[in-house]
Amino acid sequence: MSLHEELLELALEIAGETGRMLVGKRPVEGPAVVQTKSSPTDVVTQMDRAAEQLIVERIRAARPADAILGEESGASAGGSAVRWVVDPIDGTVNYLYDLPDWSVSIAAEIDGRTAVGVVEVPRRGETYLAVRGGGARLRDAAGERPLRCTADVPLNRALVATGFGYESRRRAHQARVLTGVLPHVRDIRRGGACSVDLCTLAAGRVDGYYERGVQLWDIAAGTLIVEEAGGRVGGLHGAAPGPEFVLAAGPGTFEALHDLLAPLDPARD
Ligand code: LIP
Repeated sequence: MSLHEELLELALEIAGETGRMLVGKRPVEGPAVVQTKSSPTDVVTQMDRAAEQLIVERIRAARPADAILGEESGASAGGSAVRWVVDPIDGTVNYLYDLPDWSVSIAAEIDGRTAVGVVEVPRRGETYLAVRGGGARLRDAAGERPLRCTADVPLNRALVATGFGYESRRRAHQARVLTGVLPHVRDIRRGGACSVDLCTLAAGRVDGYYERGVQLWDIAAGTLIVEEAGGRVGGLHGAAPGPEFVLAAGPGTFEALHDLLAPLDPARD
């Protein structure tokens, strides 16, 4: 088994187990919502922490020398070439409200480059996976099939997903940006979990996605899945995708969406 295959198998196993555990723990109520983070809208539940603990334990048991970066526990160093980038629940608000679009997102980097990405969406019964150079696939009850982004969709026919931050000042600007986008595209979707938005794009179910303020653990697995599905992921003016801004679309839509967004200054707060 190659290193890529080993990492993929482990990521699939851990994401599946974590997803099942999280589904079994719903509904999350009262004291389980332990605290808010950056603002009252930014919640973290005991389940975010329990899920990350499970993921970290499983990685440590299988590959003790690997580094791990997790949303809840931060960074831990390792001695191997592999670093895991983990979001135990991406879309925590959806999870709390029992809306289906939340995921367990697990990526594995080799020498600083994402090599494997798995996004498990338990309430949809979907597992999205990609290996660098090996394509992206969707597993569900119907079996397994390759993923492909839409290509060459003109802006006025593009369905575009986006998301919003937690701070009200940022949200006010994001609303202004949205006002500049909405008249020029087919419509907007706000799913609530950027990893799922990226996989939805990879599956050709939306034509573009943009957001300000997402972290590496939100986008690491989904970015590889989009790229391996033939899509482009980047920032503004040729920058890399990151917390400043992430834009993703099929190759024929990316530039037009970028040129619509850039003058609206979407990375500003
Ligand atoms: C979520 C992101 C999403 C964003 C949400 C939230 P979390 O991450 O995936 O794109 O729009 O507001 O930040 O906090 O649930 O892991």
